[in-house]
Amino acid sequence: MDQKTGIIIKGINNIYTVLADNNEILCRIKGKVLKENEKTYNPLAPGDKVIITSQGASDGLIIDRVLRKNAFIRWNMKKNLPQVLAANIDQVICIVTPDNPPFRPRFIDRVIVCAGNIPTVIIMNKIDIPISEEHNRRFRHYQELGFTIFTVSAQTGEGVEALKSYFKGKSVVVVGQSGVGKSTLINKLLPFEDQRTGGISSKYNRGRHTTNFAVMLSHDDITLIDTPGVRELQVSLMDLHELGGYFPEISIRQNACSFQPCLHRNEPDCAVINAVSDGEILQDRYESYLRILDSIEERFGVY
Ligand SMILES: Nc1nc2c(ncn2[C@@H]2O[C@H](COP(=O)(O)OP(=O)(O)O)[C@@H](O)[C@H]2O)c(=O)[nH]1
Ligand SMILES: [Mg+2]
Ligand SMILES: [Zn+2]
Repeated sequence: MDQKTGIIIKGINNIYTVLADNNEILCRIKGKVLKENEKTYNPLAPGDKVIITSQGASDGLIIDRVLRKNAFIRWNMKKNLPQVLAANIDQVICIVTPDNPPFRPRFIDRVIVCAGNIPTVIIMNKIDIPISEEHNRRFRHYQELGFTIFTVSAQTGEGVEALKSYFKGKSVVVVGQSGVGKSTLINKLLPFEDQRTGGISSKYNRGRHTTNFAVMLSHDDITLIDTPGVRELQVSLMDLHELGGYFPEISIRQNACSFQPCLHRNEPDCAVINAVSDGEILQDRYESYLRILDSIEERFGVY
C-alpha cells in the first residue's frame, strides 16, 4: 500500500479530510493508534501532519501523527479534557469587537495563555461601529504590552489589505467569541471564488452558518484555520506558576518578589501586587490573571 504524508484540513465525526499530494483524501484513524496513550478530547486537529496509507484515490487510513511543532489548546469543560483546536501554526489571531458581541478583554487574556509559545495578534473587527473610550484604551494597552494589534472592518474592507500582507506566508488560527466576524473576515482574506486548500477548491460557507468544527483554508500563501466560536474559553494550563509568564507585565517583575515562587495573590512584599497598587499594572489585567488562577485551581480541586 502507498504511504504518504498529509496535513489535516478538518475532522468531523472521526472522518478526517487530509490534504496529500494536492488531493483531499477522506481518512479514518487506523485501529487504536493515537488513541491509547493520550488523554485528549481529540487526537488530531487541523494543521496536524499525518502519515496515511491510501486506499484508492480518495480514501485512506491515518497510521501516525508527526510530532507537533506547537498547538493551540483549550480546556474542554464538558469532557474535562484538553482540546487541540489547531496544530503547527505560526500565529494566533484573536478577534474582538467594540460591541455585538461586547468587548471582553479577559477573553483575549485567555487566548494568549491557550496559545502557549505561539505569538498572538489581536484584531479589533467591526470598527465601523463606535467604540467607547474605555474599551479603546484597554485594547490599545495590548500594544504597550508588546502585542501586535490591528483594527479592521470585514464589512467595509477597511484594514483588510494590511492583514493580507501581514499574514502572507503564515499559517494562522483564528479564534474569538461567536459573532465577532471570524468567518466573514476569513472570507475577505480568501476570496470565495478562489478559495482553495492546497490545490483543491473547497466549499465553504460565507458566514451564514455557524462554524461548528475547525477547518483549514488556504489561498495566495495564507493558511487560515477557522474555529468554532466558544462562549467560554478555559485555559488548559496545569501549572499555576506558569501563568505569570503569559502576562508580560507580571513576567518582568516576578523575580523581584520576596516569596519564591510567588503567585502574586497575597504573598508578602510581592512586586506584582506593589505594581498594581502603584498603577503600573492595570487593575483589570491583574484581576484577569487572578481569575485564570482560580479557574485552574477549581479544575484540579487544589486546596
Ligand atoms: N458591522 C459589522 N458587522 C460585521 C463585521 N464583520 C462581520 N459582521 C457581522 O457579524 C455577524 C457574525 O459574523 P460571523 O463571521 O458569522 O462571525 P463568527 O461567528 O465569528 O464566524 C454577521 O452578521 C456579520 O455580517 C464588520 O466588520 N462590521
Ligand atoms: Mg464562524
Ligand atoms: Zn509576587
